[in-house]
This record gives sequence, C-alpha cells and structure tokens, in this order.
Amino acid sequence: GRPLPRVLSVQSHVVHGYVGNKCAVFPLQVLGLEVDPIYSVQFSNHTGYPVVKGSVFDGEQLRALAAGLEANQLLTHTHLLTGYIGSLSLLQAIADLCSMLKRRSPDLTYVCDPVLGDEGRLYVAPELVDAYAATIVPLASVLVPNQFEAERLTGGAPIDGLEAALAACEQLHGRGPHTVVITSMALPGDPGGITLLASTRLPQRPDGRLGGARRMKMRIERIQAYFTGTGDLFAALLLAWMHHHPGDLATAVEKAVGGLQAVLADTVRHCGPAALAAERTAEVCAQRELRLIPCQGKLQEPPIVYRCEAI
Ligand code: ATP
Ligand code: PLP
Ligand code: PXL
Repeated sequence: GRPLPRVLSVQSHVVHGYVGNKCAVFPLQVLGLEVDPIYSVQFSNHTGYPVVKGSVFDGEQLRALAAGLEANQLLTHTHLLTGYIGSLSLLQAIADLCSMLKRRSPDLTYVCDPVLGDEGRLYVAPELVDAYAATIVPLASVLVPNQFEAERLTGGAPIDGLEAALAACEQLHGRGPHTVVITSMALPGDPGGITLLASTRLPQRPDGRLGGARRMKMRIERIQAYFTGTGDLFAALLLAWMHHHPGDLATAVEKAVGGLQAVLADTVRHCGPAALAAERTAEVCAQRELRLIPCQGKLQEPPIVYRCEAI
C-alpha cells in the first residue's frame, strides 16, 4: 500500500505536561501518521509555571541533525510542522531544512504555526517577526496564525472584523500558503465567542485565471478557563485531518476542533476550580494540563459540535 505519511515536527519538549511536541506527537501517531520529533527546547515544564529549567536548541544543532538524516537518506518526510521557535538562528536553520526537504519531496506540506505572541503581546524577539514574514511565510503550505500573528505578518493593520481577516488571508495566499486558518479571533460585539476563519486557494481555472479562494468561518463558544498548548494541538490535528480529507478543508477543521474541544471539556471537568484560578501556582498549572491521553478515542473519532459556514 501507500507509504505512511511522515511528519518532521520541530517544537518544544517539556518533561511534564503538554505543549509543543508533547501536544503533537501522540495525536499525530494515534491518527496514523509517523512522527520524527526534533526538540527546539527541552524544558522541565511550560513557561507559565513559576519555575522553568532546561536548555534551548540552536540553528547549528539543528543543522547537525539535518546533515545526519540527509547522509542516511532519511529526509523522506511528507510533512514539516513547526511551532514555537525561540531564536533567529533556529528559524533560519528551519528555512534551510524546509528547502532540503522540498528538494527531495517537491510535494512536501509545510504546516507552520507562526508563534509570535497573543493578545497584543509579542513573546519572541522582534527580529523573528521579520524573518517569519520574509522567509518562512513564502515556504509554508498551511499557515495557522492567531489574530495577533496574522496582524503582525500582514503589516500591522488591526484585524477587527471578518472583512479585515479575509483581506489578511488573501494577502498571505499571495505570498505562498495555499491554506490559511486564523485559529482564534475575538471579534467586537462577541465576547463569548471565538471566531475561526479558514481560507484555501482554489486551483487555477482551465483558462489560466486564478481560481480565488474557498472561505469559511466557525464560531466556538469561549470556555471561561485558561489553557496552554491549545494552539499546538490544533495545528497537529489540522495537519492530520487535512491528510485524511484532502480537498475538504471544512471537514478537516471540524474534526480538528471537535477533538480539541473534547480534550478541553475533559480537562475542565477534571481540574475543578483550578480551571479559572487567576494565580498560576505550579499546582494550578499542573491541574490544567491538557488531558490528551484519556481522550485518545475522541481524537480519533471526534464528536462534531461546531460546523464551518461558507462565507
Ligand atoms: P498559536 O499562538 O499557537 O498560534 P492560538 O493563540 O491561535 O495559537 P488558541 O487561542 O489556543 O491558539 O486557539 C486555538 C483553538 O483552541 C481555538 O480555535 C479553539 O478551538 C480552542 N480554544 C482555545 N482556548 C479556548 C477557550 N477558552 N474556549 C474554547 N476554545 C478554546
Ligand atoms: N507564552 C510564552 C511565554 C511562550 O513562550 C509561548 C510559546 O509558545 C506561549 C505563551 C504560547 O502559547 P500558545 O501557543 O498556547 O498561544
Ligand atoms: O504552547 C506553546 C509553548 C511552547 N513551548 C513552550 C511553552 C509554550 C507555552 O507556554 O512554554 C516551552
């Protein structure tokens, strides 16, 4: 039969809990994809805890791994997935790795979560914004920014409604990615909802004219709780479901959100008052870790609670 899809996933490793690759490897595997993880950092726990220990990986170290894989002809990946990348040198090495992979597999799908920040706050060095915009966006097939990241990558104009969000997607399509999903927007007048917007470029028409884009939105009920790692889990699930449903972005998004929402509901149920606690003690952070393992079945057969609406 067909060879298994194989994902090279460059993201954080945390010993305890679920962000980065800890949110990606297990879901991808239970959905039938091979995963080769590379750790962009190895930390004791995510950075929301009172104490974080560990070390970061740099561009030179990534280049060494890539050289080893290439020498053994092991760069046979069908997908590249990247999330939080802490340094410019690592980001530049990822751009080169992507080019190496594409030389071997011109059909490589690069799913990029351009992690820059959230809620108006940058949590990477400012030079990473320019590097993502200039170098990474043109390499990405599927881009999954949040509202803030989409603004930063399209020149800074505020995305304050669907019109502006659609314009941002169109601009991003023009620079490379065939699919853009703005994963979470807070729109004026809807404090209780999260709006997701997805846009996928349609193939060129036979007469050679551009085909435009298929666009859809989804409104998700905002759970009054705080989680870490949801963006990472979403990106991994979207990659897997786009693989299983090629050409049907609506179904891929609905299944990814379905699995994610099942994990969130289970996590809230099990963590009690810690779901809402404002103070971030280690105990509260630990109680809020995503319950991926108990939800394995729901990742594989997600209950569909939210649907995409064409726009
Ligand atoms: P990144 O920073 O990695 O790009 P992001 O900031 O977009 O990711 P999130 O804001 O975590 O990531 O949103 C990703 C998805 O997680 C949303 O589409 C939504 O389905 C779900 N989600 C996150 N927080 C909540 C919440 N409080 N209530 C309901 N759903 C949530
Ligand atoms: N906060 C800090 C300090 C981070 O380093 C990161 C890294 O990605 C995040 C938040 C990201 O959180 P999320 O991807 O869930 O938005
Ligand atoms: O979910 C993003 C993320 C990735 N990597 C590390 C983190 C976080 C969020 O806190 O701490 C190390």
